[in-house]
Amino acid sequence: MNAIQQPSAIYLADYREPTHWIDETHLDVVIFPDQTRVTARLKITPNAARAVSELVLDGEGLQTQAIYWNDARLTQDDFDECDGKLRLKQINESGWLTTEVIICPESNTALEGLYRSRTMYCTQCEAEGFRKITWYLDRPDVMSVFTTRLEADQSLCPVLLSNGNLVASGSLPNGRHFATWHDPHKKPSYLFALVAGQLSCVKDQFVTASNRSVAIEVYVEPKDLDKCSHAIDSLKRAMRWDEQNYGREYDLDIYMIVAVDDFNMGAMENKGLNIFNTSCVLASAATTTDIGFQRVEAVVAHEYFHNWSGNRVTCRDWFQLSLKEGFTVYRDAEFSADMNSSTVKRIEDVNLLRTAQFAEDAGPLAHPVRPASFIEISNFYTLTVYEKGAELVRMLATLLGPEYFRKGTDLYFERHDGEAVTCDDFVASMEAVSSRDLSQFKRWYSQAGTPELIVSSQYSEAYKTFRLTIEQRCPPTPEAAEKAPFHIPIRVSLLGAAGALPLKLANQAVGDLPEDNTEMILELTKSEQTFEFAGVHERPVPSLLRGFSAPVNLRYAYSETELITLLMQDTDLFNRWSASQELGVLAVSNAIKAGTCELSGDWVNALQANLQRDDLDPAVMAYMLQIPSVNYLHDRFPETDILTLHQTRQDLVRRLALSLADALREKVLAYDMRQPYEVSAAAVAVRSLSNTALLLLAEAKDPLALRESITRFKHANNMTDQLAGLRAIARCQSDNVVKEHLAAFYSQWKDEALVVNQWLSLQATRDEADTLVAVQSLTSHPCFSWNNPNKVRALAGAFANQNPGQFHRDDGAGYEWLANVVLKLNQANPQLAARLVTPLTQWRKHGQRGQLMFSQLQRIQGATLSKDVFEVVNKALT
Ligand code: 0A1
Ligand code: ZN
Repeated sequence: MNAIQQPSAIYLADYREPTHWIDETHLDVVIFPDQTRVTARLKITPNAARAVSELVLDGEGLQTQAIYWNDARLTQDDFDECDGKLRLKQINESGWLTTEVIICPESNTALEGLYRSRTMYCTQCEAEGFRKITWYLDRPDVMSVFTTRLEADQSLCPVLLSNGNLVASGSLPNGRHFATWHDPHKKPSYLFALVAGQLSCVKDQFVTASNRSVAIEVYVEPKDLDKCSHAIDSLKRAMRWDEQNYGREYDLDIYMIVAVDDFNMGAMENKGLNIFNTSCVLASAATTTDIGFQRVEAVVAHEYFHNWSGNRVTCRDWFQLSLKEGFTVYRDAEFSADMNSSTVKRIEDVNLLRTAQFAEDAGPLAHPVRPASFIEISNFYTLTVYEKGAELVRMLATLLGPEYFRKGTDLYFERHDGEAVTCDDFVASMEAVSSRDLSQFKRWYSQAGTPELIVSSQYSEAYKTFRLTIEQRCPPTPEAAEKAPFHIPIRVSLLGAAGALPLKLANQAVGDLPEDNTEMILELTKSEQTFEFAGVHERPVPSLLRGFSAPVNLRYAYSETELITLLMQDTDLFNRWSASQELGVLAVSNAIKAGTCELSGDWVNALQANLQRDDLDPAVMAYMLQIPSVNYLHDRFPETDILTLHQTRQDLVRRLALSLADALREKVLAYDMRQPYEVSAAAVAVRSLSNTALLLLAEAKDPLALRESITRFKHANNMTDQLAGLRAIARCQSDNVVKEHLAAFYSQWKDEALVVNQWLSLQATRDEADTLVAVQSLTSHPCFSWNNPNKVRALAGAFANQNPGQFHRDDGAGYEWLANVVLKLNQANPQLAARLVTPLTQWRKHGQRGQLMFSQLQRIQGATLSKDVFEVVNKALT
């Protein structure tokens, strides 16, 4: 695209039902090297509600060979093919449309549609990839029953898979073979999938609550057969959990998962045939970290849960993407919370939200959870649609309570099974079961931006009342300058000297109080509201927004003493962590003001006391030791230069490590590295605290870290510990020792692509003056490939997003290199390129330095851009 032919936006307000339906889809896919022939036979019915006779199909990069209407071949006069559309006049009654096209998966580097990855052919159709396979009404509200015949060379592609059940297969002349799959469930084209290639399979089975047996098959390259068991166990746990918590059973006889190395995202929920990025399905103790194991469990569950929230009930149009994604992320988060530590899961999710989603919501790409327009839908698979969308569902669950929420989801699935619906339909089900008016709540779907809650309090000794005055403000975002007030659930407690106090609002009858009334949900609906608690016999410390009950920025002028009270005594463990983060923010603030970094003794003592408690989850303790990320700090101190913040933070980390050195050493030494590896929450927590302690000591160049980093690297019996050792080495050892161990790690793991990605990331995130040069030269390393998104993300993504010290170099070389990467990938893989450019879009936050980012964006804008990159860069520059 160039400036003359600018891509244009499409709008939610323009939604119309399709002009035609496709009741049946019969595909015949014949694979030959460099040439795949796709014949599609579609049963078309005009949509009476539209009464439009012209049928306009979508297609991209297809070489059309022939078109037939009810078996009569059409001539050039009967149709018009232009700009990705095939127009057929006068389709007024039902009939069969047949098209024949040729495509070339081997040259598809965008990884959308049908493409080749190593030893296999596979597809990625969400959101609009199906149009790269055949002519179609490629929109989610057109649902069809698919029958797919695949044909290929038997030795090159022994495995042939598609959605649903295998109904026929056999040999053909010339060493070829075929397989025919039939999916009885109607589905939109974005859920279509096929796989053809050389794959090995691990089989298992699951018996559903109603006693049906489901075959589980996981397809991987033969070398990875030993890394499937964690995914299979996770899948079975997710299947059971969905039966028990949402009453949802699986609905086909077979559930297949295929692992592919070249994939733009984490995984894809195609009906009965999930396709996974290898990074989200393969796991073994030797090659995968604890975080990796937990990610596999979460993503496997996420894709499984989509079978109901996404596949059985799907989206009417792509503006409703959060209908399936927000709900499914909420479901997978609750699943992970149940399988592991719920506090740790909440801390991780809130960290992501506050550091990355809030930044998105405050930048030029901010959009509502249900956007009103887009140029390229692939750009809207965002933290806002996924993570903030999940927070909206969580708030609904909080407002309704667990029983009504479950009734609401039951009604939603029952009402809309087999339909393509909207976010409004979801909320309507919640309203129907609870008789609550959620019309104001729905503003969360249409207004972007993170509301700020400004809270103040007043205690009256004389009247024994405690008042909380809460004001909400939402900053302007691209779609609207003025925001109407949100409906915000705020979970609160009041802490007294002996624990949480019983709560009673001044206007509340005693009979209305629940039995355990030490916690309450305040519903803020106005711009400003005051809540008065009665019978408060001592001045309390308010514990606000417990469990992060709403995605907002909370501002309350806590004193350090109050924060320490929360850190030590809050009965909500999440809020104890939250207080630790606020103490970190306070320390940074003091350091910026004073120009030097003096640590508060009270804070250090509190952390020390927590480190000694044995009733505190070690994983939560590990998170309490983390100073908030530079990105989060930059949100809190927007006027301070990012490098100043980075250095202040580093200084603080070192001082904290020095002050806590004895307690940290104890945690390092108490850890028994020889214990057999286990991924239970308890075992993960112990490793997490011990490795966090090691890394902190390494920052302070503590003698124990010098010794222990090497020991941990050499004698680890799992990847979590080995990588922790290597990270600590990188922080505390001399350059030669670091190089030597990096080389040793590579030679040990060079055949394990996913481990090599960790090796690349570690080098890309080193805060050293020569890191950029090292990163550039790693792009010529034999392990690296520009065609593999995991490799690009491990190197360029990690450098730009996780290395503030070097990405923001004063000379702008970090920005320039990232822009080069974006330009290199712009046409080859537009989705990946558009994601990588994101850090540059934050240029407005960076003052003088931002001008360097701005000029790189302009340089990108000057090139012939893909739609994806065009949209991001243009929004960032306007
Ligand atoms: N629906 C998938 C995510 C996904 C989206 C787009 C993709 O290609 C552009 C691939 C996967 C999920 O939520 O897991
Ligand atoms: Zn999803």
